Amino acid sequence: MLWAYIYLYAMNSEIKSKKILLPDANLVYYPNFLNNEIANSYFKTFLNTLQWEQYYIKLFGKKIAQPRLSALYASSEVTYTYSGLKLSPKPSTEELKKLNSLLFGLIGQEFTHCLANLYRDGNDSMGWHADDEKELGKNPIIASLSLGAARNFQLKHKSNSALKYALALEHGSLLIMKGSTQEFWKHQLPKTKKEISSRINLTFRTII
Ligand SMILES: O=C(O)CCC(=O)C(=O)O
Repeated sequence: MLWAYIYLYAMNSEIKSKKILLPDANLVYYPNFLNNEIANSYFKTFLNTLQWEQYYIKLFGKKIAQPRLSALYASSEVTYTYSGLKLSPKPSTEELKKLNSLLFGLIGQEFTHCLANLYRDGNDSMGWHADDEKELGKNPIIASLSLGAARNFQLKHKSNSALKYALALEHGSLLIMKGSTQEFWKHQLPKTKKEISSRINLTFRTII
């Protein structure tokens, strides 16, 4: 029943988008990709059913816990390596497959992998980086879906320090990063001192 509703919603409503105009980048933001009710339902489902794991990175010989929980899902067994971590995906879930087909309907891109991140509160974060790993290919399309507490998403140009941008990624929103964005820009999700509840971010990617 829920899926029929999601399908009808996606087919019937015009999903409004906002192009974010930045040099050397191609960014499109859909503030209401999912309506509130559907976004609430996905948030609950993913919080309770994705197999969240604590990953660690090595820094100066020390094992450090990433400030968030993560889980990688895919339609194949192809691994994904980022931040020095080689992750083996779990098989995609029904809900992730549905979202993948909604994304295909919207932007015509078929994604193979979904990296899910759970930011438990304002202390969880993700540092500056670009999604520019070799296996994503040149000019990758990244679809970033946000559920739960709105968080500030920041971008900075890799070679022109005057170029910066920030936007709040809201519940049910979708940010598409494509073209040369990853080649020229880094992004991060900083910590916040605000008392906030948790947030789930799903980034859909295609590994070639
Ligand atoms: O949580 C976010 O919005 C950022 C996620 C991100 O940068 C990534 O997965 O590469």
